[in-house]
Amino acid sequence: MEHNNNNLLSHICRIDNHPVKDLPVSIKQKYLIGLAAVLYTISNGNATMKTLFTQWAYSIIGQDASCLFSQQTDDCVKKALSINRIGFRFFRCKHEFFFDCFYLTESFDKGLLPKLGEYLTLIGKNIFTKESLKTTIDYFNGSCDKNALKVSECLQKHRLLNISFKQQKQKRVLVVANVSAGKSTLINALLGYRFNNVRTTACTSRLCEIYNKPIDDGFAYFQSNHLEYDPHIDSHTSDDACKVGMHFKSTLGKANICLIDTPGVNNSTDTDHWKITTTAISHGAYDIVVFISNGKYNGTTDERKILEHIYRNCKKPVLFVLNQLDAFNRSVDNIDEMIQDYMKEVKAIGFKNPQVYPVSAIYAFMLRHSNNLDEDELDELDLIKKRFSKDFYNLPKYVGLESSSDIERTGFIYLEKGIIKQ
Ligand SMILES: Nc1nc2c(ncn2[C@@H]2O[C@H](COP(=O)(O)OP(=O)(O)OP(=O)(O)O)[C@@H](O)[C@H]2O)c(=O)[nH]1
Ligand SMILES: [Mg+2]
Repeated sequence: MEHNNNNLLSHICRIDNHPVKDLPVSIKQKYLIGLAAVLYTISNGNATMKTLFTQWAYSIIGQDASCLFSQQTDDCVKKALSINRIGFRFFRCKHEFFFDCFYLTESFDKGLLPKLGEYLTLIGKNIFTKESLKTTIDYFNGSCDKNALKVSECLQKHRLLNISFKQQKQKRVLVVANVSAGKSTLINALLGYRFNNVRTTACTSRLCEIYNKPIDDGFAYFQSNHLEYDPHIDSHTSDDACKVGMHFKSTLGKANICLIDTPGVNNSTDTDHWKITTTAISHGAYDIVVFISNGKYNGTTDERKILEHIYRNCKKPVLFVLNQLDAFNRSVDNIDEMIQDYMKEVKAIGFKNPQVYPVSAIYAFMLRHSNNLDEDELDELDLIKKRFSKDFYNLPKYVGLESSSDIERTGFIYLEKGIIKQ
């Protein structure tokens, strides 16, 4: 069965402080075998459910427990529900067990909750679990107070974070540019990761959707129509998958946003790129367009062609980004003039009151990724920092805005505000 609900790319899969984590390993194993048995049965061994289980289990036991996700007897479930003492200390974890069963099932497919309720009722018949099971069922139906549920608050908080994030209206941002305008660098700066390869000859040749997660929680992607998860974000690039989820380390971090990367439209060796991107623009499955120009070389025939296409076919707001302004030279270039000329061009095409954002994507990326730069990049960062201490490179001032910090001077904070506001 396919299970590629895009919402899952924003899902927080791991938890830091699961209450069962502090119990002895043998008990944790019993607990996880029971949990895996329930989830396997309810989902018919679905691979996405396996990923959700494996990451949750990792949070509890600190190692890969994917092998537990297999066909088991109901006895394993009974054993997990009957855990009640360590040595002379008596306790129960049935509340947590029920919570985990319901929460992971709900995350996978809410429609399966009634089936889960029936299954657990049947299994728990003779082991005094009735009351706690009923409370859990009511809680997940939304018909009982959160205080009635006897599980640690951190479990409920985890669920609420996932739910409230997905309840925010998702904003889809289509990022469009001509080749080499700095689209990959700009997306990397918004993500705070080196996700897109910069300067590779094989540049983006398809749409790539990047979903934000509300907090740092690894890298999620779909493979053969099921969810995969990797805690190491840095080992992935946009070549790996065309739908991915990760936490954006920028001021977009709390927003339910999906960035849609498009192929550079004027690629002379691949005319498909024009088709893919213009089809996406006409199709309209987005809320705003971010159009990126290289500040130094804007106003080309190629650029006019794509802007005219956007003007005719896009019914949504467009943010106009002028990138690479760090490359302007104080003695020969005039940023003010360039922005005015650009505005004139864009207005001549027909856009009313264009919102223009002067930025340096490379500087914003280096500031946000400064712990992970190579030696050459660190040298470059030093240089660019020095350069940006001059008022000429205070980019927001060219559109009447103020800035105090380094990252503000790159123009990115205003760009991100613009994305969120539109
Ligand atoms: N100086 C400067 N260079 C930049 C900036 N942004 C990108 N570049 C450089 O411009 C070149 C192209 O950048 P990319 O981010 O790969 O541009 P792209 O639009 O994704 O290019 P394609 O995918 O090939 O269409 C690279 O050499 C980048 O290092 C910037 O803000 N300042
Ligand atoms: Mg690129």
